[in-house]
Amino acid sequence: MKIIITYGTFDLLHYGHINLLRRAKNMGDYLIVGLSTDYFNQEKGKNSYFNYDERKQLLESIRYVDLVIPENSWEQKIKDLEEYKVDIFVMGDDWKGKFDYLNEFCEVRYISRTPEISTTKIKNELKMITLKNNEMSLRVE
Ligand code: C2G
Repeated sequence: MKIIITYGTFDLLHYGHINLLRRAKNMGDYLIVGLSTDYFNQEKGKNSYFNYDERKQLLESIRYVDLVIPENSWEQKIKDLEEYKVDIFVMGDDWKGKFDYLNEFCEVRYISRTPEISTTKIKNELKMITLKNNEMSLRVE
């Protein structure tokens, strides 16, 4: 059985994440997702809308995902690769080159991101909609 692993925050789950997870699963038979904990998100400088348990519940409902484990640190990957006997480590190509050191333990693949969507873009566009709605309601009053 070919084991695949990937890591991330997966906040405000969107089709860019799903594209990655589907392609990762199609590389093998079993997909593990190392999901960044709320604590680790702080280390990454990310403030997710959904907390860890909510993001975990969403990921576990995706047909491509077989197991979700907590990602607590940058350093845990080697232990994870050995513990789960991982064959392929895969990330979006925004991380290209950053995890080449894992080549010693398994195949490392970077695949293209879905360019037009991101959690940051969703948050910013929602902020704009809210601002516009507030302006409209002020004009009406
Ligand atoms: N992704 C993608 N297309 C997008 C957005 C994200 O393919 N439009 C991919 C990213 O490249 C990453 C995964 O989806 O491989 C998860 O993205 P994030 O939740 O933003 O993960 P990140 O904060 O990059 O954390 O140790 C690794 C880190 O935990 C990765």
